[in-house]
Amino acid sequence: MTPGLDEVARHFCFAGRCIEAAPYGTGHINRTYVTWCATPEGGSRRYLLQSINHNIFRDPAALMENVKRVTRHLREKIVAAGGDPTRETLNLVPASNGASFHRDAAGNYWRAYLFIEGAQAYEMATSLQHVYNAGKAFGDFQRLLADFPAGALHEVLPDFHNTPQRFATFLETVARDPANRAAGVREEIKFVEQRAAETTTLVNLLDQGRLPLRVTHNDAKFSNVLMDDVTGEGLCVIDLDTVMPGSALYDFGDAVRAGTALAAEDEPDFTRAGMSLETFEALAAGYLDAARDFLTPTELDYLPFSARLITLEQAIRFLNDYVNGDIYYKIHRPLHNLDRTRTQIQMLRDMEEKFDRMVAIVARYR
Ligand code: ADP
Ligand code: GN1
Ligand code: MG
Repeated sequence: MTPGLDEVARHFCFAGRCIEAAPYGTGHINRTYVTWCATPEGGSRRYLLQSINHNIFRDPAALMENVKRVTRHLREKIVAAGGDPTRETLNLVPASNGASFHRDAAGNYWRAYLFIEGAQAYEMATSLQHVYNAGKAFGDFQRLLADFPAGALHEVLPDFHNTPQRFATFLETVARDPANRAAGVREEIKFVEQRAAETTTLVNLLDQGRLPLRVTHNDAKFSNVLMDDVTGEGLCVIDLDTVMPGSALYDFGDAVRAGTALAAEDEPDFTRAGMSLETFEALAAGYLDAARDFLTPTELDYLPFSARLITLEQAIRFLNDYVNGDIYYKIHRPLHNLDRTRTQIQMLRDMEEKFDRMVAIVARYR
């Protein structure tokens, strides 16, 4: 048993005494554990126990309020549709005092979920059917939350997808040049600067009320969808920490950026980076099968562009961190953030070249 976990487990309303606990999963943000508890009937039940990374999430109580409200809404919708609310959404297990989290003596924040059995998260999609199913799961997530008052959610990471603000911060960092690195990345800086005008597109549409404010997940990658072991379908969207008000386009764009990549995000040979149109088609088809009925015409129009914008934003964020001396993203080698920047730039170039075909694919499925 991982030391201290039995003490943490005692503060949650589990089925019985905790008999075993171990680290679980490959997440990069939180510390995740699985615990086994003895049930009064003589069996055992698993729970997922997570300690929230409060260096990134400075207000865990607000974050948990978001998770609580969103999962409650999802549960009602799933029940109304005759689905299984214990598997199709995350279910918080309350702490013994009724709160949605427990704060330990060292100041760490803990929460617990029912463990969803018979399903797995995958780092990479295993087939085009998998891509379709994951796309559909993100579309379903948005569909079930389409009538949720998004503006009532806490903005746990303010201006997370405010692309022009990200760009302005980047220009400031380049001007300050705290690590003396700007001269070595003139070409990358120029690439980003040439696309300055594009950064404002979605925030302007939101400001003008031409795009609706919705609940967005903000980490729409394949590893955040549990796939059912038996049916292969996208069962449950997990990792709800970054749920916030925003545009549905952020999640579609990020799912394309992460899901259609031909090479790893940190591939050192950037010439191998790019996007797969075949994967894009499967992702768009799955997403639109769930989302075409509630998205507005303007949202549908901007789906292909959203992939370009989020990839540009990600290039800006990685390059900003490189010039800033590697403060935000974990790095495992000196040029890690620069490698990441270059794959995003290469991917964006590829998207720009394939843009007409992306538009044609969306036109076919919308
Ligand atoms: P991180 O924010 O660190 O990525 P996640 O919330 O995505 O953390 O959880 C890490 C891993 O734990 C996931 O990739 C998934 O495999 C697993 N997981 C998360 N929630 C559940 C759950 N309720 N039931 C089963 N497995 C889960
Ligand atoms: C971070 O930790 P991870 O990989 O889920 C980042 C995302 C980026 C992503 C790029 C809170 O997510 O916004 O798209 O890296 N999360 C935060 O790999 O900044
Ligand atoms: Mg995750």
